[in-house]
Amino acid sequence: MKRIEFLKTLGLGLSAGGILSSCMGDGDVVPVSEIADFGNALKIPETIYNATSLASKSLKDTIINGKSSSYLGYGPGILGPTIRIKSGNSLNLNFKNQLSEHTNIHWHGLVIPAEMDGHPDQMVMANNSFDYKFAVNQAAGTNWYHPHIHEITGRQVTQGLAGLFIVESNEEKALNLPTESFEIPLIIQDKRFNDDGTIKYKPNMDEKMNGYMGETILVNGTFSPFLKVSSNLYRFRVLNGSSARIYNLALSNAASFYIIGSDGGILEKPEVVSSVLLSSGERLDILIDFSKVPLNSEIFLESNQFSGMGTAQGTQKFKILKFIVNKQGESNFKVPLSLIPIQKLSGSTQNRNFSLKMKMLSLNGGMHRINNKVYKSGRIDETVSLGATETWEFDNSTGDEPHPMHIHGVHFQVVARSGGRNEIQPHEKGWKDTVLVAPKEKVQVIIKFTQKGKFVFHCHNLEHEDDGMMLNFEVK
Ligand SMILES: [Cu+2]
Repeated sequence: MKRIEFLKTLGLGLSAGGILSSCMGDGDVVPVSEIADFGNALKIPETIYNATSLASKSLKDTIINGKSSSYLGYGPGILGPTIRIKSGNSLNLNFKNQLSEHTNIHWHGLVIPAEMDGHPDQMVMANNSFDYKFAVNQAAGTNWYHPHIHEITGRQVTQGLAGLFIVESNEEKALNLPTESFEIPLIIQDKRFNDDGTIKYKPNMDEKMNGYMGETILVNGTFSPFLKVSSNLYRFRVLNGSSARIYNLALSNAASFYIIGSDGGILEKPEVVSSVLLSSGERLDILIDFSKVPLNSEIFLESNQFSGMGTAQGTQKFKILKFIVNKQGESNFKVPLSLIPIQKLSGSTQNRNFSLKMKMLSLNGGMHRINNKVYKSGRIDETVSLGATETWEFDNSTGDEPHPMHIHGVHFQVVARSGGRNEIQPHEKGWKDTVLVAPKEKVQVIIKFTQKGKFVFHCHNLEHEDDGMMLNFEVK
């Protein structure tokens, strides 16, 4: 039975503008506002090598309509600095929680000991601090950090707590990829604003089901941004830092671009695409070549329409960022023919299956479930042997909502997808930690567990996650 029919059966679909509206299909989602003039210079977060301190705080920033308002961030403005570290080095970071509530930091994409991972149990209470200390021993790639407290992750991330965490390596450096002013982070998020310029986060029942979406797209916390570029090759580190919205990223001149990396590192070779779906929590490392573009042209990074992702997303094409190509080329970066070899994982010794299903009768939370279970802090749902290689299948074959599934403490490889798109996507040909499982799809990933302890895996639609679509696994 489709969700809408089920709701009608339950007698829940009768209130105008309530649950029914978001279940009726395409066109009922908060549309992205198209009044933007793209007149604000894209903010670039400060880069800090081997950061030693970070604080979560409430602060003032001016994001929309010139109004200075309160947001959350790791300072000085909304969001946080880009932390960079070379693989092989250790992070030794004192984190101060200057919020009036508890929070923590999950290092999304870092394969680090469980006690440093930012499990929802590992809370840093208001006005307390915690030392995150861990060695970074993994491939070069684009990771990020954000709070991970059960039931309030969506609110804290939406209010501004997120930042990039970039791992570098010698192998990557040898590729001579665009760097310095030719390497740009793009944290894409959708927000809803109150009249006073503050961010509104109050998901109602249907928004808890679909995910909370905003009418305003920000990039690096910048409303309606532009970026001046020269006619060169550029590298963009793209993060979908939104709560729920999926983007179908493309260029307005329909030009191809090159995917060179995803969540867990660099691909084996550049994948040439003209669009790519990016769900919440996923990252992309892409090269865009502006060298053939006439001077003074304007090109938009946009999200094209798409289908097959449930009722909530894809109905609209909208602009995200304006590139203004205003200078002759001034560098010699080239797209490498090959990148970094990836060892294919094999030797899986156990299969686990996780069904992603709704349970509509749980009206006080816990509608989104994994194997019919809602997250419980003290319960270990799966036990895995340290060093084991396993195949996990996420089964959304009866679902009508997309679920980007994220596993902590590991990187994995996508080995199969059936029932929907039926193929491994270009950006899924490398190491991943978050994979989009669309309605009707089953997706299999192969994982090697190298870190001991208790971790979570969950849907990275933050409303689904906060609703309890998350389980614990222990590696021992
Ligand atoms: Cu989900």
